[in-house]
Amino acid sequence: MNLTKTSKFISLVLRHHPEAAEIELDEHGWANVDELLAGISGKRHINLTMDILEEIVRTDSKGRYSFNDDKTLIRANQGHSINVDVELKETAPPEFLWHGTGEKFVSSIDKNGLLPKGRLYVHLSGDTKTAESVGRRHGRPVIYKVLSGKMASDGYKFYLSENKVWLTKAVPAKYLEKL
Ligand code: HQG
Repeated sequence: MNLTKTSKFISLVLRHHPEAAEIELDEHGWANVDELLAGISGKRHINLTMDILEEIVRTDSKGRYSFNDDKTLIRANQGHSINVDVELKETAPPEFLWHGTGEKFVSSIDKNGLLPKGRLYVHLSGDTKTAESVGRRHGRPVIYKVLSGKMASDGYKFYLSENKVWLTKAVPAKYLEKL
């Protein structure tokens, strides 16, 4: 059983395409666990049991998923493209946050700032090392320093997801410094 492959499919279902497992999410992004197990099993040669799902949630390198208290529901903590409200906590950011991207996006970002593109929020990292690995997913990495403290004092809102990813709706170019 390839846990990474299974986790990637779970991530796709819980963030972007619940219909790929023939399930629906509620307004807070929760999926019924029994429906998810049944909906994912049999697809892509995956046989997802509760034991495997619990292992994936427990060992996920980024803490991508949460169960509710009695483990009847599961959701992704961040990263959605579909419009769900995962009850993010508005949180005062540190003075600086970081965003890793690919070189190919730099000219557009320098002009338009950071936009959420396919997702609900722009994702920001608390340190440059994390930003670099996020950026590398898009080719040669480029890191931006985000003047988050200044943004907050100018009235922009920041949220910290359950798994400690910083989120904001957009970052205008004047709050960005390329490293
Ligand atoms: C770029 C992963 C052109 C942006 C990661 C990024 C993260 C622009 C890409 C999470 C732009 C979108 C999110 C503009 C932003 N013009 N390009 N104005 N503004 N972009 O994957 O931040 O493993 O949707 O820089 O670790 O890379 O999936 O966002 O390069 O936490 O759990 O548009 O996904 O986590 O790409 O990654 P993405 P992201 P998971």
